Amino acid sequence: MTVIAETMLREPPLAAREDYRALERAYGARNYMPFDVVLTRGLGVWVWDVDGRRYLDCLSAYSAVNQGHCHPGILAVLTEQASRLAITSRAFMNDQLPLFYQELCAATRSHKVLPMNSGAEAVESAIKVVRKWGYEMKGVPKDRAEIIVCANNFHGRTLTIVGFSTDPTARDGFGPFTPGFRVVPFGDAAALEAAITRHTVAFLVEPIQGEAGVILPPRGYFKSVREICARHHVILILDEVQTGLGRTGRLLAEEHEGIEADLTLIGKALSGGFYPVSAVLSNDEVLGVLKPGEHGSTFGGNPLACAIARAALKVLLEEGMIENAAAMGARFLDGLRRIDSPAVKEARGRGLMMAVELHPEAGGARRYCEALRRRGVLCKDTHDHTIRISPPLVITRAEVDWALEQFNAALTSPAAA
Ligand code: IF1
Repeated sequence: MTVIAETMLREPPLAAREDYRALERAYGARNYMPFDVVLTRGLGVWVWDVDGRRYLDCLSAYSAVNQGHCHPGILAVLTEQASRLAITSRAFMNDQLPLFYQELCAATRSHKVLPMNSGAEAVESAIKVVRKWGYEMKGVPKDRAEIIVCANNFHGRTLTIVGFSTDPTARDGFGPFTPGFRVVPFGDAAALEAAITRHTVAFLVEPIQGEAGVILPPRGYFKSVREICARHHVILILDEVQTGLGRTGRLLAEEHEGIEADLTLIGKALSGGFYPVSAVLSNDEVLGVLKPGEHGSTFGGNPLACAIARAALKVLLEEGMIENAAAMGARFLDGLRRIDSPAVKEARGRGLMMAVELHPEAGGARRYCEALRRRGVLCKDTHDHTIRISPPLVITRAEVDWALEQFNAALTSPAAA
């Protein structure tokens, strides 16, 4: 091991959790309010803090580690590729990107791929592409393109994206915003059709609204959406950054709805949590509007990212993780629904994308997440009253049953938990 690695990896950890928190407070922007736990190691569904305590991770870095923490197969590919070639820029071809394209298109029945880095970059890229498609293919007048989005959407944190958010916390104080967006209620196909004008180029929507609290679509909604978009020549963009790559028990959540998007956005677990990798998946017509020099990014499609993503996709498909997500999700959700607690309003989900919504009188989801943390389960609250539950897709039946015991204790007596 090199001297640098020796010194970095062997330096004595700070004395205690408080020392880490003090450093965060001293030097870090306060854009998060993390739970009082300092993690230092992860494997599979488990993570360990600096005090040696073990936790079952029911957040999975917001579905970025569907394959489980530090998956050994992906790590081996990362290590080998990183020691051979990391980044070349897209000025030159490399021996990983074409294979990444081929394998991703085969797995998702796509025709073209635009490789990017973060989920928000994939969303921004899709917005640019559908606007250009509208001007060149649909005859929308220059700079008049409109995109329809849903209330309570979450698509990332860039200025254009927060500009069409309906969450004041996400958008207040950051204006002025990018024009050209209309908001309709999620789940209302008639409202979508009513909002379409001759300038509409696309409808951008999550198959299940994650940040909003795992909001499932009404039965038949997406079948109607698909028909309406086709009839009005509007591009259907499904943001599967969180729902995709096995999270809901299918490779893509659209499969539950029996439809195919025109553009599909994926990210997070596309790298198994090892590296920022995202992609815009498309039929030929839409991504075909991009010409050389019109879009790009320093790290997009680099050999290291592509090697990692190829391995992450391979283990997802070949190690039964997607099927496991369906089976363990059904078991987990059934167990949550059997918990007899006056605090619980509803347990809902699809595959291993689940949530427990609490009654407002229950005092807020964060205190229940704290109770769960004390019992060795890490969860995150969203919008005050909802606990999101999304463990890695490699969770076993025994781990689900153990987790359910902790949820039962925390939801029936949080103070004592
Ligand atoms: C944070 C939320 C989840 C996403 C969907 C695009 C993106 C995300 C459906 C952008 C990212 C992350 C962002 C992260 C926390 C997490 C999150 F709570 F913010 F809303 F998962 F629900 N589309 N979601 O969920 O991808 O640019 O982050 O790679 O901002 O705190 P990104």
